[in-house]
Amino acid sequence: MISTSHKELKAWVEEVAALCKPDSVHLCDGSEEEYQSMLQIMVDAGLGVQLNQEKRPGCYLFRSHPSDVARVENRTFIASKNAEDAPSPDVWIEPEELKATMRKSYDGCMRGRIMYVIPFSMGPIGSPISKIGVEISDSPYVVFNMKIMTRIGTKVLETLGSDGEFVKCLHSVGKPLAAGEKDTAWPCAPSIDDKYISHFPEERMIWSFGSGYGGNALLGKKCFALRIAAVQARDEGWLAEHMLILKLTDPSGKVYYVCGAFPSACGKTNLAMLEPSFPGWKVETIGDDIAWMKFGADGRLYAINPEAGFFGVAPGTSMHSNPNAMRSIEKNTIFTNVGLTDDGDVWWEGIGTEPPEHLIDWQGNDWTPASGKLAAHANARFTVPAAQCPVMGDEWEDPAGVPISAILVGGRRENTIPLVNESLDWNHGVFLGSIMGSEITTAAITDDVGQVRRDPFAMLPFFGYNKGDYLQHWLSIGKKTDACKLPKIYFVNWFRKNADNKFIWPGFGENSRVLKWIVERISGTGKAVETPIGNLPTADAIDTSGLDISNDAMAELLQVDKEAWLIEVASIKENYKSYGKALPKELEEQLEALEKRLS
Ligand code: GTP
Ligand code: SPV
Ligand code: MN
Repeated sequence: MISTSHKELKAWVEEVAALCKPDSVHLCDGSEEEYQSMLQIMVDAGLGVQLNQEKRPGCYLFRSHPSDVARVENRTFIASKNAEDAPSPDVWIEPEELKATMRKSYDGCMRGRIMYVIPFSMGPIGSPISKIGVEISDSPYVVFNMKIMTRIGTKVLETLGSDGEFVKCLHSVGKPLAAGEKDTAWPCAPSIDDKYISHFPEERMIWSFGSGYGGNALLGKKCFALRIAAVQARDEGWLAEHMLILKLTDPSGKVYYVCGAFPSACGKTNLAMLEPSFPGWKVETIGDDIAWMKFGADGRLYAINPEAGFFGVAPGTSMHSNPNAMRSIEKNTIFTNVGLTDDGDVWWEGIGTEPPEHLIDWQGNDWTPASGKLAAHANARFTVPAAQCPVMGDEWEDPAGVPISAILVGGRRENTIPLVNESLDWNHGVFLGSIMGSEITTAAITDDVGQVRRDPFAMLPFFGYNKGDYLQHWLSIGKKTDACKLPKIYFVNWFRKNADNKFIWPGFGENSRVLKWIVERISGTGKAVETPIGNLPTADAIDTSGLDISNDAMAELLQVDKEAWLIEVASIKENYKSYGKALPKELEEQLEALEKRLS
């Protein structure tokens, strides 16, 4: 069936083929020819659109089914053997029960389709930090997105050898074709209840069914590099995190590497590629979504970006907000769910150009500015090779990783949380990571609008095991080396609003002003005041030269409102109850100490 000396892989592929019953099996070699020919087949069949090759060479547009536009958190399951090992009771299903249910769905699900076998490496091929997976999928869209987002093909198979370890990733869009049935542009399982994004952590295995979009289907990303890798990281003493990695060079040439955990759509890609506002300072990108961090021989934490591409949010991306992303996507990019202009280019809300008089929207319908609908879906994305980003740091593929000096954590908070707050020590930093989150701004799911949804280290949707044990693991990492070798943890918030409901801080490139203060703190020159919540910049410590922002606004951004913080403490207490007995006692102590300092 497929030619490999790896018996376990061969047996697994045969087992899956027998169950899913595809018309044929294709082992992906990862070559450029394979990639181009698959794209061409899709375009010829009318399942994708080739963009204007003068304006966007090598670029294609795909439109998903309106029911399949984002990760499905309420259909994501962690099937650990014991229920207590799952992040929370609502995501747990007994593994054998879940497999039995899903086997019924998988039975014959690839009829009329090709089953692709995609060997992939998370991290540079052959690096000691990298890990190998094999994704089986019936979606050609998945194949060419995996080709961009990871390293795929024959080389990976060679590295795997005849007995190498790999994560089994099974994916089907869940839409078999009857004989002669014409495919739809975006096949997927019709109902949300038919979709499953399942993880079997003890077996290092992923079963995904029914969705073709993003993290549901590109299984190297959230499913493997976060949920399964987090379990491997816990067992092996490292960290698999939802973090960007950036390189910051100061005017004297001194280099700092910084990681940042912000929830989905809260600014990782933007920060990773930012253009600093100061002459002499430089930011370069190492990664924009996921960091794997391990201790080096010198006792410092080193991070690698396990991915090879960016799957970035399109709406809001412009030459003003993220010029380096705009330059990255000029060619060889897959766009999903953006608007298509009459001259074969892309357009989305917040792209920074006037809306065209007419375009085809993300659902394939005629659109004009008067139609009152979005041209691009809010979660429309671009998939682009990282190597195309003009500010990639030279070391982004260094198998040794980069030594991390600071870790930022933060969500979207309209009030209470200051622009930046330096943790007092590692445990206090982990505490800050545990309390981060965003106000709920949509009434679509719950009626808790305005309530804070706590999202520890931006991992709430991505925990692979019990969330209390996860925080305990972070605390244990702090005991593995000398305190002075650990990165300093900073709680940041670009999203504070004023009485007129406007962001007070300009954000984007101006966030470099906060990065500057952070590295000044690390090098010992940055000025700070001790407050009950942590160390904040003194009134003049953030360089605002050339920035049109009032002293009052800066004061508001750096204010510690004790009343508001006492309400915060009460809300954290409530949230901590959800951990049950898995809540680390160090964090309970941190919360008590904070309350004492406030009163
Ligand atoms: P995922 O890919 O979903 O993990 O998202 P991400 O964390 O990479 O978020 P991204 O950088 O794509 O930003 C998402 C949204 O946040 C966009 O609409 C941005 O315009 C907005 N955003 C990013 N940075 C800032 C900022 O500093 N200030 C403000 N106000 N908005 C920002
Ligand atoms: C996120 O939601 O955090 C993403 C997009 O980065 S996805 O790959 O779909 O998970
Ligand atoms: Mn993400």
